Amino acid sequence: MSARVLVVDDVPANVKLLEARLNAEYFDVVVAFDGRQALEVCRKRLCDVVLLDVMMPGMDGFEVCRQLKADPATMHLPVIMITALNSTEDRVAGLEAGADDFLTKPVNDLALTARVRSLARLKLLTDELGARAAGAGQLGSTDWAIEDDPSGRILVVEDRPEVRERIEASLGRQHELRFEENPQEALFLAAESDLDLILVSLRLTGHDGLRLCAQLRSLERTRTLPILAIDDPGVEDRLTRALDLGVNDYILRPIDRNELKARVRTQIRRKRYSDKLRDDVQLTLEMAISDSLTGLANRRYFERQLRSMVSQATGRGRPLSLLLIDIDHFKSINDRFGHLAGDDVLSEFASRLKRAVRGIDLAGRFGGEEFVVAMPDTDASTAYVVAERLRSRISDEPFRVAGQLEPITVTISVGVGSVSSECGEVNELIAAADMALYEAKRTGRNRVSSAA
Ligand code: GH3
Ligand code: MG
Ligand code: MG
Repeated sequence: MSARVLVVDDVPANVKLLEARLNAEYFDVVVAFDGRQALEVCRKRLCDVVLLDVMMPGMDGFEVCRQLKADPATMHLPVIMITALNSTEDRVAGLEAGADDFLTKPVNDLALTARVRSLARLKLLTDELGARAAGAGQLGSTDWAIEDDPSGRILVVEDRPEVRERIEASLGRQHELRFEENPQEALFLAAESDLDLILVSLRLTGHDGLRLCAQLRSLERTRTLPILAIDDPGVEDRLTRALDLGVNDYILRPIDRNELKARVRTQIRRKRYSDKLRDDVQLTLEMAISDSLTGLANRRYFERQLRSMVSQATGRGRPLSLLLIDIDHFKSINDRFGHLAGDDVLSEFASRLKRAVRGIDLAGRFGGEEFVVAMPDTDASTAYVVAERLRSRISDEPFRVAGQLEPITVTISVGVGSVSSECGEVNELIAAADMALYEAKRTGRNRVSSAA
């Protein structure tokens, strides 16, 4: 991941030091020596994460952060404030200014890498969501943005009462917390429930917190669950191992409440963004194969599936039948009740159709008011029975449609085609069913007709 980090500090030696360390971790670095320069770099979108010194002459770090967070062009840029050691007031002021995280001077290498990495990941996700929203024509809209300070479901694996109390005091009001002392139990809970974050103490009496982190990362259900480790100061190699195992971030005891709040917020936001991205991908996949009004397979997908169903059937010498269904006088339904009522009829028809066929049958919308069903392992006479049953379920029970007092009587005509020695190609099969459908229409509609 080659994120670009903006280092802002008025002391050139500090800038040099941070730059060297970030370079060693393969981050790209841009620098600014005062607030004005920093804002300019950010507005030109030349960086992904900002490391911001609090104490600077002229515009201080808080003011820079406030301005970044107030401008829609830069508000999603993660900001890490570099505060003086143990300055609680600075952290509170930083949170109020909208800072995403804190580091204290002198900056520790491990902390620097962990924080920058964690926020760079968040930035990449927000960029991707923003890009997709823009691609979908929602530029400038905020509906892809996640709430700034989301609340979440958090599992805390910690056995020290005083630490638990501190966590409760810091997060209890905003988040739904659950405490657990036993890592095995925690693993089970994490796999079973819908968590947003897990806090894991690396020093549990009689248990190995690191092992739990490794297990969380290897289970399918918990692989993407953010982990925030809690550890004591001075055990850097354990923390390094934790981060190598895929722990997202850490916090040291004694836990600073504001720091904890900020880290938890970052992890939960990142989880929300990546969940949203995953959902969007899922939706795109569904849209590619299904018709949005009825939820049935769309024509392209149906034809592709039908091709492989037909070649399987002919290859194994098994029967396969196809129903081609057309709603009778649908144009007059639209004309009499309106296009919206027509749409309702189509989707109600689709749900009756789904209920009338088996799980292995594939139902699709061929276009307009024309539908298809492919039925593997089904010969022509069985297909006729299925079609006849569907026909009567449609005509015998008029459709209730929103905005219409009187239910609407709907009928269908169905053509049945089957794979046979003369009819082994997809196109021939569709043509045969189409001929039969034409025959059903010609002989009076509301009927089923089989290909000769
Ligand atoms: P037939 O019994 O011969 O099939 O008569 P018909 O009126 O059903 O056939 P025709 O093909 O003349 O008309 C089909 C109508 O379906 C015309 C078109 O406006 C309408 N239609 C196509 N797609 C949709 C849709 O998504 N929603 C609605 N409401 N109407 C649609
Ligand atoms: Mg029709
Ligand atoms: Mg038609």
